[in-house]
Amino acid sequence: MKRRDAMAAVYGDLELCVVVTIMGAVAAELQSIGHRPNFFYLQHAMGLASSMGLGIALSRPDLQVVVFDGDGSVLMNLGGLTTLARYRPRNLVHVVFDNDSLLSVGGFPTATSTGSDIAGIAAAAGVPRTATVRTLDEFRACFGQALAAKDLTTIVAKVEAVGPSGYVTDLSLLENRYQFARYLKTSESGETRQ
Ligand SMILES: Cc1ncc(C[n+]2csc(CCOP(=O)(O)OP(=O)(O)O)c2C)c(N)n1
Repeated sequence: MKRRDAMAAVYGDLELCVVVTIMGAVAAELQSIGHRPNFFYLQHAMGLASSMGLGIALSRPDLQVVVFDGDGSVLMNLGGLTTLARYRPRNLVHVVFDNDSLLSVGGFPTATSTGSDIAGIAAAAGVPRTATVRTLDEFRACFGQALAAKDLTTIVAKVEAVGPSGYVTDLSLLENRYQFARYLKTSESGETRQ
């Protein structure tokens, strides 16, 4: 399974969600499918996309939050899984695209390449719903079930270590930051989404 295909397969579901991604390949691939004002690409702060998603999910229980994470990023902030489990936001689906590597900085192997099991770690941390999927059909089904379950879910999607040809996009960090904040504000007050 390719990560871009997996995101494209659930892209329709993302329209009504708030989406937070890690930096690098994931962010560039999601933007190549189509940026929306409800998408935020957390640049540089490696490992903290799930923490940002947790903050939004807790403060905005009216919104469904989706986090697109990476194995290297999660491994850098394993304590984030215990905090997710402790607060158990029912409106957060945490997707970890596991390509066994730090693809965005050259493809160095991560601990998942030697057997570490992120879904197992998440379950042991107390995340109530966890799964590992390996095909597009499994991912699509699992993602839909996670949204329907209305409970904290970590889905580890095993993907090929391939990414976009470039990571620079035409969306500046500041533009994304202001647009996303405005989205959160207007959706709170019930105004039309931009
Ligand atoms: C604190 C910190 N350390 C290192 C980096 C450099 N860095 C950017 S992306 C990345 C790899 C991320 O790996 P992973 O989460 O597995 O995603 P992938 O690139 O494989 O899609 C690294 C090390 C960073 N941005 N921040």
